[in-house]
Amino acid sequence: MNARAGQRYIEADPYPWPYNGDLRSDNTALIIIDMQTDFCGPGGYVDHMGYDLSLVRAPIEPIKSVLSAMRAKGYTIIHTREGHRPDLADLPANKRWRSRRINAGIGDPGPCGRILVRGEPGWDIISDLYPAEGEPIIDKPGKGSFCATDLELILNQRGIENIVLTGITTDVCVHTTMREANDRGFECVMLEDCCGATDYGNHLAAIKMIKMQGGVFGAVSNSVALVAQLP
Ligand code: C5J
Repeated sequence: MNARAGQRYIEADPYPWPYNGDLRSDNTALIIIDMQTDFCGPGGYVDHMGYDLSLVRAPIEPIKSVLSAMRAKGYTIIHTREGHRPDLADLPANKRWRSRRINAGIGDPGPCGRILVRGEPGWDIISDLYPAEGEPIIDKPGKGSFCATDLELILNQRGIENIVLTGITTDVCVHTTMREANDRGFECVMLEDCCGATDYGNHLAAIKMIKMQGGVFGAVSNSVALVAQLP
């Protein structure tokens, strides 16, 4: 593809991203999903379930480099946290039941406080990637970042058209958010080294799914390409 004057792209698969070359700091947001102790820290929910933490911690350093590049250039940065009200009024009974079945009950006490409950130490974002003053944090009760939140309103208020997706887990909260964003007309790219899953096979499958059908949910790139080519 020949870029016309003024068009800016990031090398990505299956097409240079964004589709129209309209990549600017005032129409593009970085979303960092659920980099909470519960999902990647010792004693958190994922650790409690017995998964290998190295898989969900692998994206921390790549996200740091993307975050600092995009912050420095004035892009919108948005963080999300999955969690529930302390009275669990927003916790579906089936979600709680399933988690308790595997001895990692959401709302139950654990080494980092009550699992996935707002305000508890395990629920907060890890210090390595803590939001800066003024960066919106979206507290969500589910996997997708658009469900029962004001994310879409915030993106629209800022004139955001393009979304760079990072965080954990690739196959669950990142994928659900990418699908929700794509259906709403946002142009999305997932940075593969800035995501991680509790199962490496699922991480690879989730990336493969994005690229099918010409980029059914958007495109896939990585932190090195994004940082090098970010206008
Ligand atoms: C999960 C998430 N896996 N952040 N949440 O339950 O992906």
